[in-house]
Amino acid sequence: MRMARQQRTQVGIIGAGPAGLLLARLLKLNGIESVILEDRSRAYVEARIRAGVLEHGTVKLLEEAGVAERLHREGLVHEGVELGVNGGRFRIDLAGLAGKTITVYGQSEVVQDLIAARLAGDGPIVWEAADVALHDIETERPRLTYRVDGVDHELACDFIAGCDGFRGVSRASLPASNLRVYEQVYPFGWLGILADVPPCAEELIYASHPNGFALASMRSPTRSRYYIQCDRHEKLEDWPDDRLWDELRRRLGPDVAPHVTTGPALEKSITGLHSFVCLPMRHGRLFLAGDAAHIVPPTGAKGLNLAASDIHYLSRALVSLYARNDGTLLGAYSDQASARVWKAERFSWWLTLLMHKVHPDGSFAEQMQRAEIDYLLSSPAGQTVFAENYVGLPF
Ligand code: FAS
Ligand code: PHB
Repeated sequence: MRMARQQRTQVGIIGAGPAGLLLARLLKLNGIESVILEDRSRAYVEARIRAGVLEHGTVKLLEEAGVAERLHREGLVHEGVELGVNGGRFRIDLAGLAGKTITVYGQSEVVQDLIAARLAGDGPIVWEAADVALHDIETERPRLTYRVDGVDHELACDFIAGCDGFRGVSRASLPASNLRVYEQVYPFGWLGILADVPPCAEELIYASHPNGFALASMRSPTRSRYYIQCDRHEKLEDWPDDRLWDELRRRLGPDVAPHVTTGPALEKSITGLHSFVCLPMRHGRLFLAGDAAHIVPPTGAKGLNLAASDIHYLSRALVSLYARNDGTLLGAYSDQASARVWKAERFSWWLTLLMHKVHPDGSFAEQMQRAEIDYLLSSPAGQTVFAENYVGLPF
């Protein structure tokens, strides 16, 4: 049998998404070496269309990582967000109520900025690493094996960061007996469209309509991102662009519809909505971060931001160990990171059930939903709770 090529690093990172790339960057800035193993190509990773809203804390973390220059040049700072309800529009004053803003800047841009920083001398990203496997994670000498261009490799490391997303290999490597999984699958999904057309409004609009939910978002003054609630089993071929644009205008309401500019889809996709948390976020020398450990429905714009949140805690814990030989924060990682995850899970679940068509017409539950919306629109206290959660709770 051919011997695998042997390598060694301090932290082996699985996944070149936001979590893995941001962790590698923050570790490097503190003198800690890592190797990133990514099973897709660079082009595939950089082209993926996903999140669009950065919490205040995520922007600060990207500044700390020294990758926020283009973000500040091209990102759109928003001081508010609108709710389209009862045929009208209601603005939540994020800056006035929570003292913070959000920044609209696509996840693909964040990933490109982090990859550029990594490849400018921080360390290797192994693209198209096949069959990544974890070994000896319960010992002090964990290992990763993988194959590239038909050649087997082995990476010895001190720690492994499982940043490989919801369908990755790291969570699957945890002993099932040790895991607690909490989840809710929603009976609907989001049909998303990206188009090079100007946004229909200055700020994001979350709309609740008898036909279902709609979201008007954007990527830049010339590129818009829209979503409508659909059945989770619907097929893209059932939604030609014209049907989608018509339904979107209907759900955004009569005073927004005339401002919706239509155009050909650059990307169109259907994503199921799912709440999921796997605990603990650590086993031995393996630490899970981001979607590898948890999933939120995108309603609250928390997915990408929770990946950054986990990396805030994990990077500080690893630096504390390597710089001061203090393992306290590493020991507390799962509890600390998951405490913030749960608050974002709650907000995402609450806003999803508040704004989507969930209950039968005329049901008591539908009346409760209406009452919750009416309360939110009438209560500065309720709007402050919304604003604090939407801009991002403190780390
Ligand atoms: P990621 O999934 O981004 O990255 C994991 C990386 O690991 C990927 O590059 C993958 O190729 C790699 N990988 C997987 N298995 C591997 C293996 N075995 N070996 C090596 N590498 C492996 N969030 C929002 O806030 N707003 C949104 O609108 C939104 N839309 C989304 C739409 C879709 C279709 C999806 C799937 C997610 C969406 N999200 C959204 C959530 C998304 O942004 C995630 O929260 C975010 O990407 C999490 O980042 P990571 O944890 O780094 O995981
Ligand atoms: C997006 O722009 O993709 C986006 C914005 C807000 C959300 C979800 C997605 O809640």
